Amino acid sequence: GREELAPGALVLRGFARPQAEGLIAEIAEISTRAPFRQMLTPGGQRMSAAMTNCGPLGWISDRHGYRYEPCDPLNGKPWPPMPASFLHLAADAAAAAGFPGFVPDACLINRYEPGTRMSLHQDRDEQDLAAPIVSVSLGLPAVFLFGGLNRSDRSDRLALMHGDVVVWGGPSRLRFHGILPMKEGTHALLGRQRINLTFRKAV
Ligand code: MD5
Ligand code: FE
Repeated sequence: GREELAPGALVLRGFARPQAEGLIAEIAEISTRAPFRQMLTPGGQRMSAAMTNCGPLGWISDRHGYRYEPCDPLNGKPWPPMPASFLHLAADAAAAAGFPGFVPDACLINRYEPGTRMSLHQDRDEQDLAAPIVSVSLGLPAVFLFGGLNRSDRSDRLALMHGDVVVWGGPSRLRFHGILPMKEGTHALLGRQRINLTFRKAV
């Protein structure tokens, strides 16, 4: 199924399901080299979700702010390469949603456990806002909040399940969004976790 949530925002239900086990194996390998960690916000709070990255650039947050870096600050080495399967999935999903030629240079990997949330924010640390963002949900279900272009706009709620892919482009690229606190649960492949792959073109 392919539902348009708003202009430029498309959900591809179950798009990544056939590949989920391979994606999870790649994530396990990436996390042995670049472990999941809870980053600090510029205000000094620990983020609720644990994060790592793969690809030429990784998104980080610390006391100095939010930015993309080529190396993992934990070990000074380049982030693990983006697996070919990740690149193909992101490009195929973007093309299916009407954004051909999407080549992400950054994949942020978010890990949520029961109780983890992500508060309402915009993704605006990227240079090319014409490129969409592709988000792949794995494991436990989540309630996604998508708002408008102003923080105070009302938000819609969307259940995101294992294998769902959402493409956020065009006029939806800068919508405010977040994840409600995760409910307790156990997923057959990932146990007490939701993992989200967020593919972006950072530069
Ligand atoms: C997640 N991650 O489920 C989400 C998926 C993040 C983040 O929000 O910043 O790591 S990406 C959802 C997204 C991206 C860009 C625009 C919009 C949603 N939107 O317009 O609603 O871990
Ligand atoms: Fe975001």
